[in-house]
Amino acid sequence: MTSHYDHAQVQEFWQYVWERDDVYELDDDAVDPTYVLGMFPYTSGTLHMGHVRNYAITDAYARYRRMRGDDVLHPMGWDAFGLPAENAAFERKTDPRSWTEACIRRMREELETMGFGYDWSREITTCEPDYYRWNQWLFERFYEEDLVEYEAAAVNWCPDCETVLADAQVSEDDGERVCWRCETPVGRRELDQWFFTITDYAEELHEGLDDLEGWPEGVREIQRNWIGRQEGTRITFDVSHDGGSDDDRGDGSDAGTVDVFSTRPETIHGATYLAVSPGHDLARELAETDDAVAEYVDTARTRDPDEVGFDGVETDATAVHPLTGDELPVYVAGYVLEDVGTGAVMGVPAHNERDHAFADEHDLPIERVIRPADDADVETAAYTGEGVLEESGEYDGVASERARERIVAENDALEADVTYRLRDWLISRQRYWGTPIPIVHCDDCGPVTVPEDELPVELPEFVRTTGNPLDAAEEWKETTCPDCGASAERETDTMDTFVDSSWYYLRFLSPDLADAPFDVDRADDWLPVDVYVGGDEHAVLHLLYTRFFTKALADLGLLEEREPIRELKSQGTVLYDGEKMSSSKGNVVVPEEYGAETTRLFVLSAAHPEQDFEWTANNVRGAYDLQQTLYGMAADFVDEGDTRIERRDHDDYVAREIDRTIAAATEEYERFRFHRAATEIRELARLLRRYREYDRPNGAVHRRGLLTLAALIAPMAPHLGEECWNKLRGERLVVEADWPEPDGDVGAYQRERQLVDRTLEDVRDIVDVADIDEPDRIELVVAADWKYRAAELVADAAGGDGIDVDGIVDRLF
Ligand code: ANZ
Ligand code: ZN
Repeated sequence: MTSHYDHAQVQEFWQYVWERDDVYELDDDAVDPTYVLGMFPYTSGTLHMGHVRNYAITDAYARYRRMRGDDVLHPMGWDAFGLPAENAAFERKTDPRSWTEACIRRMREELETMGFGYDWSREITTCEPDYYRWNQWLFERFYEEDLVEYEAAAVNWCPDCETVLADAQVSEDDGERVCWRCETPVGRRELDQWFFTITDYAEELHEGLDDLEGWPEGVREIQRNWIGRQEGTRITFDVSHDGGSDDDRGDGSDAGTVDVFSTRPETIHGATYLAVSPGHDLARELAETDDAVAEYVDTARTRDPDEVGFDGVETDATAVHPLTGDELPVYVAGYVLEDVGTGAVMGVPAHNERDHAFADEHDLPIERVIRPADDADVETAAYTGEGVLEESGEYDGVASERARERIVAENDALEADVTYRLRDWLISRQRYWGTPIPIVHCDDCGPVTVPEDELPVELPEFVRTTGNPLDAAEEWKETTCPDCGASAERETDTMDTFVDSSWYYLRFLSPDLADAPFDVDRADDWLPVDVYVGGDEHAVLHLLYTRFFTKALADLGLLEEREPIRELKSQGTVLYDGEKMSSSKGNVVVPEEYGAETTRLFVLSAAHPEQDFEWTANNVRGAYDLQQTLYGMAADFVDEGDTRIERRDHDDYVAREIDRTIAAATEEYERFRFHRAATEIRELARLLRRYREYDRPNGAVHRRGLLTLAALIAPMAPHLGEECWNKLRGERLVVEADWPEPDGDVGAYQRERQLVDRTLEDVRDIVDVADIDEPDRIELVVAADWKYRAAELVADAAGGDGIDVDGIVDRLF
């Protein structure tokens, strides 16, 4: 008789007990705890399937480590600033804080329903002044270290609302970028804005990736590409141009230099023009006096770079070839990218495909300076391979690989160089719901940081406006200059919310600390994060910024670690009918009648954490049934009372299978293969069921088997584990129990079993007793306790579930 498993009641009860006993709280005196972290959620109002999977993974691993005897830090908090709260507040006639707080209440309740084991005493919320004051404090430390810059940068601008728009507030209408509210076409505007100079760390961020062995190679590769490190040569060209007609430059000419970046400096004699990107300083300068350039720059800068072909505009500037002294025309061209190299190229149409296309379009000369082995001409296509130099003065006849080195070594205008695609991090947002940038603008002193003892600069009351509510907060804006005391204005930009998430992992160490962002000594002992789990949409921004922060904090003397995360896991996507499961698509299926724990068990047992998988009713049902089965087995055992005491051969087989399962499941947990641990658990459950059906089982072996199941399932399904454990009268709580250990030598047993399986495999047809022609061999293998194993395989082969070992053995021998 199997009692029914009432999951709702079971969940509620154990959650109450865990909370009562503070089982997930980590002592501040803990020495080197295991730090398991899931990316904290943005406070959107509800958990989605991605969150559930993310947190089921960290929770299972944290629980596993705890049962292994580790102290575990497994905290949770809220990424609570951001534009959506502002929009929701605008639409719902509330304010961002109330909206965010309501979201947090709801999401915390959802997390609690799932039974995740967090140390809630460490909860942090980034929109609270006692959190964001440290963003401001860190901003000021960075400012002192010259990691902060204030520079003009382009923003989206709605001329009708007269406001800056975040990218997310720009919609597409028939291919046009329009304001999300008034649908006016969006323009660009230059504003002075704040940057963190992450590029100071480009080399270290790049190089460190090689040593991050606990990170998926895919993520490291994405970061490598983002940083875009490239070795090459910087070549300096003298450039002069006409000032134009209405100039105030006197004689009308202006001289300067333009650096280009090239990976093929040995082709320099084939350079027939120079081209700069529309965002290049020279382009802007020329635009001031040249209408054609101005028009081109204007249109090209707002175009999608993918759409730019090989158009461009010739300027009145000329460049001097540094080796030949020839004059070269200078173009502004969209195919030259602002963010690559120096934003300028020397055009070598004969040996670069893009330059060739540009030359075709603009009738520029194509001069071959590298002779291919087959002497092919370069009129129709560029030759990009190696060869022997020609038309290159003293370098004629030199192999291109060799010339590449010599030409750099022997000419002052050329210098070996490394460039990065990475740009500085623009942290300014012209929005309300973020951390105020702690700056005061004084007419005399310029930007001045707010004194430390005046932090935090708290957000003023929210006001409803189309633009930045901070701009409208007149009283708040008005202040005095910390340096000279004159009346001055507060900065009204707030920080990108990625600032909040760049160091939150540190705040969890000492969330209530009042005089520093985190406890420095504890950081030395507790860091890095041992395991960090999240979606791979964060492969660059968040995960790169957080690495940057860690390095900068180390250089400020606040941290020993220079890398925040030892092991990173990117969880895969949960699909539904082939599509990503998401609340916005309305396809998140959480079957009430199965209970929250079914969802966790299902997402963990369906696939490897890093794989995508499909949500199917059948698989969900499978996870549900597993719970019913395990519970039923524990309940039956208790109902039937202890059974046989005497020990028989096949009891040893079962005992050793229990050992084997423990060893195998442990290995799977170690390697984050929860789905395979679940398979081991299922198999042991099946064996124990047969064991019970076959004969009155030995009470001790049977109980140990069932306790083992309860312990092994507990990291994935802790309520169920607790309930079974309790029925079987296990000691204390299963979540605090010791992880099970094998009694015997699993390795030796494993080898023996493989041998038996292989031999029995050869004689699979043992069901058909009459056909057996190798009885000796079978007798040898199916000795003593292995008879049970043989019978198991026979039952499998026969497709039957009921097992009659004695009957089969009788027939065999
Ligand atoms: C001259 C040259 C001659 C180049 C030649 C190549 C071949 P890859 O192609 O990945 O090696 N480049 C540099 N900065 C650029 C920018 N801002 N926008 C567009 N293109 C740019 O990249 C290196 C090459 O890309 C550089 O080497 C440069 O063209 C071009 F026979 O310089 B090369
Ligand atoms: Zn001042």
